[in-house]
Amino acid sequence: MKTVYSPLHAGHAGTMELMSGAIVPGFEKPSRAEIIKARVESEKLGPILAPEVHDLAAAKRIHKADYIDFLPTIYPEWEALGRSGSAIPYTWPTRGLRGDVVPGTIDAKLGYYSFDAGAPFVKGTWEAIKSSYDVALTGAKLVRNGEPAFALCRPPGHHAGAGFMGGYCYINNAAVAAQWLLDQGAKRVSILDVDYHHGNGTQEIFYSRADVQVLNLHGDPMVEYPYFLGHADERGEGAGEGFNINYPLPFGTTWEAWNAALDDACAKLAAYGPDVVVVSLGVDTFEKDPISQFKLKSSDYPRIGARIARLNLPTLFVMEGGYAVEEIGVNAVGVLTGFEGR
Ligand code: FKS
Ligand code: ZN
Repeated sequence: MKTVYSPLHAGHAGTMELMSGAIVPGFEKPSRAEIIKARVESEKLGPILAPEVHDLAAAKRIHKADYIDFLPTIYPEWEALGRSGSAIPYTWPTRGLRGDVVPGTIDAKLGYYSFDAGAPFVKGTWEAIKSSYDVALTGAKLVRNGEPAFALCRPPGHHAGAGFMGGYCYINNAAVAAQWLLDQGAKRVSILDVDYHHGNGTQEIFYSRADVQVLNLHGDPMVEYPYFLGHADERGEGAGEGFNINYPLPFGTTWEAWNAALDDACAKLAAYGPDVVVVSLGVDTFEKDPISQFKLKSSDYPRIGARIARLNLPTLFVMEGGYAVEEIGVNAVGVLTGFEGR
């Protein structure tokens, strides 16, 4: 299958994050995408294409316009104040504070448009976000034209909601692709999120809709990030009732239980009968992942791809997480070669 990749991701580099009380180098780093790309090449998965450049209309179909318009202004505003390094929020309009007034200064706006401190901005971050969005849309176009595709997105997207960033995510690439496919004539799209973390943004964006089925396998939010969404009783609302399906799984989950959840998800997906599947592909379910608690092995990833292939539907893979950098290429591309039946 074809891979879509942009080198502009690399400008989103040198980020910092708060981890157990210490400022540490960001886990979501450029080498992740470079190593996946190298594995695509060495495995001869197929051609690697540059993305087509898009305007932001497709982003605004699922994100709030003011949020999208804010993103490119962040770092210029930061630098205009004489600041450098990472622009990171430190205050949020939680319960008891006003969440209905957009504030007028950068530190407050960063908090207003985020749910955590995990989506830092450095000088090249906006260009990377935009390239990741272009990669997702270019991949979606390949799928619409009849071939499976791998959108090698970086930064990832599934924690980004309609009006907020967080958890390394800014624009929800998988959600953008799903909406674009609907706008191109698909009647129903399923998003299958196999990243270790719950895709809270994707869930929020489509929660009251029947035209996008969202299925999520992830660490139990009682004990795992993003904590405040992803429970099994979140089934969608209104017209969307029944079209959001969560599989929270305990720490230590191995292939057997994880695969049972995948199989159930695939059965529900097949019953929904979508025209297209968008896979939010995270490989942080890996046993050696430094920030995750599942125990999948490298040999399990091709089996994931093979199971998805059995759905026999047009499929777009959108890269999300995975932080065991040494094995990230083997694991991510393993899903894709497994999908291709080799
Ligand atoms: C303190 C722990 C916070 C944040 C984990 C973010 C996971 C992101 C991801 C994505 F796919 F979006 F990349 N941990 N430093 O893997 O879900
Ligand atoms: Zn993740």
